[in-house]
Amino acid sequence: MAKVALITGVCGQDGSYLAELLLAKGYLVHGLKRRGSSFNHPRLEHILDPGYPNAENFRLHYSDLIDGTSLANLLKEVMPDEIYNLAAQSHVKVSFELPEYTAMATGMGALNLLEAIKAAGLMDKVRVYQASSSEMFGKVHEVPQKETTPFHPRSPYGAAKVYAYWIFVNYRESYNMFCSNGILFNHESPRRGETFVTRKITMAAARIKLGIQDCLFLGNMDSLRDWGHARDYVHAMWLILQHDKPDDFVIATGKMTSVRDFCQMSFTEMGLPLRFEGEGVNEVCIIASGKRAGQVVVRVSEKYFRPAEVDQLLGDPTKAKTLLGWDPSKLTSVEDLCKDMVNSDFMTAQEELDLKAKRKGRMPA
Ligand code: NDP
Ligand code: GDR
Repeated sequence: MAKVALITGVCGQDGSYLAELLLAKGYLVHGLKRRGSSFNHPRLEHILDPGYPNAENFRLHYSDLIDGTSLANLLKEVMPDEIYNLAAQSHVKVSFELPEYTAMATGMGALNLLEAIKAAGLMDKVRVYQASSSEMFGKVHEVPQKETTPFHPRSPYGAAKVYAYWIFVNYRESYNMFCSNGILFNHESPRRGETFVTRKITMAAARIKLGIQDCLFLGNMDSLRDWGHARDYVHAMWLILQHDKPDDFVIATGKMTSVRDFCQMSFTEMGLPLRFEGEGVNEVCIIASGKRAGQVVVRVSEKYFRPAEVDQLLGDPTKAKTLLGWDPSKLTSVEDLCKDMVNSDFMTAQEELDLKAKRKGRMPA
């Protein structure tokens, strides 16, 4: 019998890669999507195509992490062996503007899911993964951060994730449930949401190269992150649920890069190497050489600063390496991740240009 998995947040970046991985492993995959006013699963389009391998094993269901009854009904219908709780209001800056909703979806949502598992009578059967985050470490107390590093969240998002983390640990200890936390550091891909910093940068580098955008506005250029590739990280999620006992694991590359350096990598990949001038909100990135030398392509804007910042995140994945066999030395490097993203965004931008040209050509004179 094929294993049955339920993925909440299946329409997001990680959900789409995880669905691909589980389908390739022969799982029957159910995805939870919330209702939107328009088509909201572009990242799943290829899987929904009947020609995709094992497409018949993929089903989407309407539900929402803040609707406990609907969750319990869905679980009774689907009877999963494994649940991956990836759904969340996942944007740190937005969580300052939507603190209550973030607490409900990102924090209480985890509790609603666990209670729905109880209501569906699945407590002894199901293995549950919680998408915990390096944002829980927040203010730096120890570098690198590992499973024993104290939490000090710096945003409503981080605080909500700390609640979800602890409620998972509590249900494990109280009810002997198979509840595990993956404490994942930042992971990106060509499918990353457009308002996260890496994707904002790679899209802008591609569009500036093609002349369809002039300048990019960013916030804190000094911020340091441990960036991995989402495709590599969903494999870690699966390994965490295959482990012989429930536990909590840091998943990271162990290498840190600044926002400024990620800009340099992205623009250089587009043949537009940068030089940096000024400091703080007056900093600008300028094309350093070639035909467009002197063009300002990045400016800093107060708008993108957060009320409280997490200055640096660097993970120590030793525990995952030792107990799960998850080997960070085999992962996509940040340089290759950046190339993957910027070249994918270049192709998309080029298609947009071609379409515009085609439409223009068809217009009557
Ligand atoms: P995304 O923002 O791309 O995806 C989140 C998904 O959750 C979206 O599909 C969204 O739906 C869905 N969602 C939001 N609110 C609800 C709700 N109330 N009920 C049901 N679904 C909801 O995030 P990622 O794929 O990048 O991340 C996956 C998870 O991992 C998140 O929980 C995130 O916080 C966490 N995480 C991510 C890291 C990263 O670097 N990517 C690092 C550490 C943790 P819709 O598509 O309709 O908006
Ligand atoms: P983060 O990712 O907050 O780490 O959360 P994000 O890409 O939003 O920010 C990373 C760093 O870049 C700085 N920054 C900017 N960020 C954005 N979004 N836009 C900008 O213009 C900009 N300029 C500078 C930020 O201040 C920050 O320091 C992500 C999410 O996926 C979470 O869900 C996840 O839990 C964590 O990663 C680990």
